[in-house]
Amino acid sequence: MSGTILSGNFDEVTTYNRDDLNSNLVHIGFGAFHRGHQAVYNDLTNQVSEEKWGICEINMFGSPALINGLQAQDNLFSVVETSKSEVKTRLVRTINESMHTPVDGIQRAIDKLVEPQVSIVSMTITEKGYCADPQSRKLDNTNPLIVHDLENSSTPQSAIGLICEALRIRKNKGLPPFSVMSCDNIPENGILTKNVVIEFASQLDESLGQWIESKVTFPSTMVDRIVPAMTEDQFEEVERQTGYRDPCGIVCEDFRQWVVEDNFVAGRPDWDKAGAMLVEDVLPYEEMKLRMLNGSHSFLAYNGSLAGYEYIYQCMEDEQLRKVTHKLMVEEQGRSLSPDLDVNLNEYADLLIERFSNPNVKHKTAQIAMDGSQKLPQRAIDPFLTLQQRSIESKVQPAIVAGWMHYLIQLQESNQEIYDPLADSFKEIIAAENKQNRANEFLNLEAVFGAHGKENNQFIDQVISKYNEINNDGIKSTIANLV
Ligand code: NAI
Ligand code: CS2
Repeated sequence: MSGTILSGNFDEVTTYNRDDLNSNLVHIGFGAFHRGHQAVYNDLTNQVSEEKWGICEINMFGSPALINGLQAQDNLFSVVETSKSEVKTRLVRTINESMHTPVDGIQRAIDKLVEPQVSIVSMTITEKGYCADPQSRKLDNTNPLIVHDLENSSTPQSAIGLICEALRIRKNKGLPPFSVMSCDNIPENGILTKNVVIEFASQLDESLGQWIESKVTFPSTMVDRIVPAMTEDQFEEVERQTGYRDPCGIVCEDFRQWVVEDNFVAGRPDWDKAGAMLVEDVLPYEEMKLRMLNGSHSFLAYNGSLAGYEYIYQCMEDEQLRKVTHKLMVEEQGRSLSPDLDVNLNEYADLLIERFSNPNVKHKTAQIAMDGSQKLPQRAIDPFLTLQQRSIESKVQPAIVAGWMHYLIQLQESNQEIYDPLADSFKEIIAAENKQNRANEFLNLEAVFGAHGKENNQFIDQVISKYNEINNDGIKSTIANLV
């Protein structure tokens, strides 16, 4: 292994002058996805645009090792993009500073967001980072981070609290607002972000809420690239490909897509020059992706995992599972979309199956299975309800929910950790004496199912029936019956 990242072998390295970079964009959540998606788009855009946008990375959670590693290599990092047969390596050069707030202090992050040149604050903080109730999509005032931040607004712990504190100071100083852009897999992510930010701010100061409402924009985005969490094996792969062991490196698929609502108050990079679509309305694209890609991912995460598969590509090697996934995409999720959507959904489904089948993308079913309470509403429940309204029968969708229940039970009964903000409620349900009633108890969780788990008999019956089938006949037979 050679000494520095600059001695690595990269197929693509941008050449613009990094001395020109300023932190015009601040990103919260320097996770795997941002490294493989927005940072790449931004780097490629800088290469071909007059105006260069630098990124300041902020991590508020997790180990400090990632940001330490990034800083030690002058904020550069490696991306390995892989299809089934080809590999391309990149050096990403768009980041000009970074911080880890548990180490650097939250004040440094607030000061950064208040700098006048900051025009966009973007986020990939996972679904739960928005501290919203997944069903009502309203700010969850019982969330411990929000409870803390409402009482200590000048030393926030949540991303929402951080953004509000920075906007409060900008307002008081007469500085221009920035745009707030969510890049998380949430339906109408701009609207949800706007709602939670304004609900939070208004509780502190009504006039701040009004200022944000009138001055700040919250563009929605559809983001797509499969970027699995890194493992030791994958770090070795980065080193094999580039000759440099990069603690911030990632291995991801070669596909990428980004659709952004063109609604920025203080400018934006020309991301379209790097292939992003800047549009008026993201909703149709986002719904298509969330339901067909992410909905199928969740189906595989739970049912594939129950069937013994560790990775998504292994699920695709199982002919029956692959067929059912395609059926879910085309016959159910696809039919729940807007009829005006001008996309060939059969071709889109084929592309998704192809992407899922890539054996070089080591995407764990257990990774996608996390935080199910935050994912099921948009991936499984809303599409079911749309089909119900359209009088179209759902066969596979109920198996997403039933598989999720069995998956949680399996984790708990084998003493494995459940990663979900509602984990304590799940454990209580699983531990209850009356095991017959577990599925109903899960359905009673209003944060996940709203009133549907108690009142929508068709939904309840279909989920319970799949739950019992998995219980009585086993997962393989249940999948076979769905083909
Ligand atoms: P990751 O685990 O690598 O990174 C998560 C990031 O979120 C970390 O920087 C962490 O510090 C931050 N975070 C977690 N909880 C937070 C909170 N409460 N407040 C503020 N920050 C918080 O995960 P990854 O792969 O980067 O994915 C993040 C999100 O990106 C996903 O949840 C999804 O919404 C979106 N996404 C991910 C894709 C992928 O393939 N990995 C593809 C498309 C979207
Ligand atoms: C996955 C997504 O972890 C999950 O829930 O479904 O992160 C998925 O990989 C991306 O949305 C692909 O763009």
